[in-house]
Amino acid sequence: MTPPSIVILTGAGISAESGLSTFRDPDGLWQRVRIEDVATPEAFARDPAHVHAFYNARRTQLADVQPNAAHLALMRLEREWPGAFLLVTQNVDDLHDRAGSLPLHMHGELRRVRCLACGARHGWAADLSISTPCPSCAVSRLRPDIVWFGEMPMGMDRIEAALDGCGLFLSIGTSGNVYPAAGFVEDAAQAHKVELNLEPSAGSELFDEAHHGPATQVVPAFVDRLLREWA
Ligand code: BV8
Repeated sequence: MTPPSIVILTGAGISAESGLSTFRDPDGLWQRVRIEDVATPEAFARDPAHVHAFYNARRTQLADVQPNAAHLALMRLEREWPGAFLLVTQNVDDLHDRAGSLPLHMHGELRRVRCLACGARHGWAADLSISTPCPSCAVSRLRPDIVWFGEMPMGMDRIEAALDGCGLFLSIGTSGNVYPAAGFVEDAAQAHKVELNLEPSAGSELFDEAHHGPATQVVPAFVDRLLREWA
């Protein structure tokens, strides 16, 4: 029997046990700053230094955290799965990448910047300011290469094509509040849909199966079971 193609969507919950804040939990980022002040193109146009400070702090924090057992379990699944596989993440951290996965960062990446003058994209680990020159054109109009609210997420054609034919859709560590990611469970109409999350998400009734608990427990357990079934 042909192994089903797998599409996985992850959110901030998969990085929580590595020490990175989620957004909508009681101690989440959006409880401390307003989306309108730091995560929209209008915010960046209005006060770029404030937006740079918000992302600089999060980019700096990446040096203090490590991938956890959930990231590593998904890397193992990506390597050992005999069928098609796509890992899509809403996260802008680099923990999937450092675990050895090849994620599609649909909301961009903290460790990349984009030049508003020449369009060049660069890997970036340091702070960014309004006077940082672009390595390609030397103009100082760099922004975080992150998808803000009101901007088109990245890789949507590839994601929609993968969802269209997938047999298994896994949603991990996301509250299901932000679109278009929150709609993927409905786009994967024909798939077996599984939610692995600390608690039921906003769209939990759309799933066929759910395992609730910390990602470092429920994700490795699910991956072990899946690989045993198909080994
Ligand atoms: C677009 C980058 C159109 C920034 C982000 C009204 C209705 C529907 C939609 C809209 C609407 N009004 C506006 C919209 C559209 C809007 C949207 O959906 N808004 C929401 C708030 C209603 N969406 C957009 O604007 C998107 N773009 O629509 O463009 C368009 C069309 C054509 C042409 C141009 C444009 C763009 C959205 C992307 C915004 N950028 N991130 C940054 O990171 O700074 S989204 C932001 O939310 C975060 O990045 C995050 O990725 C995303 C989702 O959050 P989660 O990952 O789910 O995190 P959250 O804290 O919410 O949940 C964590 C979960 O983990 C919880 O369930 C918790 O229980 C669980 N958990 C916690 N600990 C653990 C755990 N699970 C397991 N183990 C644990 N230990």
